[in-house]
Amino acid sequence: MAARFKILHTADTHIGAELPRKPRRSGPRRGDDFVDALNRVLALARSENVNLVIHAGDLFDSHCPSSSAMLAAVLPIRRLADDGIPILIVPGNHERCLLPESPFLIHPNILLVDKPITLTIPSGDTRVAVSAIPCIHHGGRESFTAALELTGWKNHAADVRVLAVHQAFDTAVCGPANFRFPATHADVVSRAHIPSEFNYVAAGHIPRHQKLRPADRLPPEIVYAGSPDRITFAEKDEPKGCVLIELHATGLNHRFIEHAVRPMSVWPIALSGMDRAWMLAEMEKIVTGLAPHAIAQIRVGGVIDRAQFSGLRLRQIVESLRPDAIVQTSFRGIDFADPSSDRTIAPTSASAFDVLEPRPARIYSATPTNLRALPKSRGVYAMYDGDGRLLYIGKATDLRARARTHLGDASATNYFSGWTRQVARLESLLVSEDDDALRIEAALISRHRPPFNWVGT
Ligand SMILES: [Mn+2]
Repeated sequence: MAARFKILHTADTHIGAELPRKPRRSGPRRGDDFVDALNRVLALARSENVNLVIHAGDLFDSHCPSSSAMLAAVLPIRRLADDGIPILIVPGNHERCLLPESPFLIHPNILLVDKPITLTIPSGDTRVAVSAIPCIHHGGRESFTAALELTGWKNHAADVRVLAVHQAFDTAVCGPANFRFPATHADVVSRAHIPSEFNYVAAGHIPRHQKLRPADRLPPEIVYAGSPDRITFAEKDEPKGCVLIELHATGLNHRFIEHAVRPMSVWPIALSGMDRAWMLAEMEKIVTGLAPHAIAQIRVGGVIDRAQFSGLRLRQIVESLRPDAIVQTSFRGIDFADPSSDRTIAPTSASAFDVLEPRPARIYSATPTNLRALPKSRGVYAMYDGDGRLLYIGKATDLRARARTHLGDASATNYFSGWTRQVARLESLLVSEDDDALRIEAALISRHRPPFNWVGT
């Protein structure tokens, strides 16, 4: 049965990111991907012949977009508006809560939300009311209810109510380690502040598509459309797309419509004890094995001899091997050995704990399929790949639970899932005090520089 009313919900397109005003360096950049993602979402709005598009904020990456970013975003939006599909755009925090002015955005079918508003759209005998609030950058928890009141939603009789906002709500999840926005933070809006009269909250701000369950099951679901492309490596395993909301006689339903985006992956190289030829061979192996048009980050770590690695032209090597891919290399995990010190460069294939004085009395070894071999106690742990290279050092109050978090099913969408697939072996030692765990963890990280102890860089 045909829907009575359709809304396409998108957000966080970040047009202008990696679209340089003056390209200072050659090589591929991601900016055009983000423009392409916006265009694909708008093409879906057209093919679905929706009654309304809601962009829930951060259309632009900046409050002052370059002219190329402005044109890239505004022309397709304008064409959609010309074709009779209205679009409502909520300003996000990247736009400093106010959309930039452009003569191209002055159009009867383009509604830039510059203050809390409600509009009613008749659809047959159903009245759809859409309320919207510009992003409240700071203090959202305190001021949200007053801003919602200012939309005047109570003065608009409606059968279906939609609210468009660009805010973090409590329990929303994002980022490398599944950060969960706490209800106590001053910028986080409580789900309980959404009146139960609303049927759908079209939210922006969190790059990961997700639905938040109502606080007490009365208010509507809060839905983040998510960014339509992976902007950072923190999103590398996230599906991307937009949300199609349909009003049927039986009520409102919505579904996420995924579209393909470029594959993203993160690769560790632990260099301790290895030479230049080995590193180049390893790099080449990774780069030639990438999926077509992949976006990859090679994360190099370890303690190395500076002379071995001076004058490497890695970017040229990578670009000549794979001109279709975008490969970043992060050297944050590298430390150079001081030749005058007695600090030796050794492969860590034996045990990361070998360098400790005194040597630990007992080391617990486990594999990803045998995590029960780890005690449910406080300790420090090390993770290695199949070649015995150290990937990561951590501490935990419950070693087994932590290993499950890193390696278990729960990590399918989190940052760790990419490289933890390479974990072949874990080791741990027990400590009785948290202070000891902290001290030993810090000493081992500074000694070995494991490549994945530099997350989010
Ligand atoms: Mn935002």
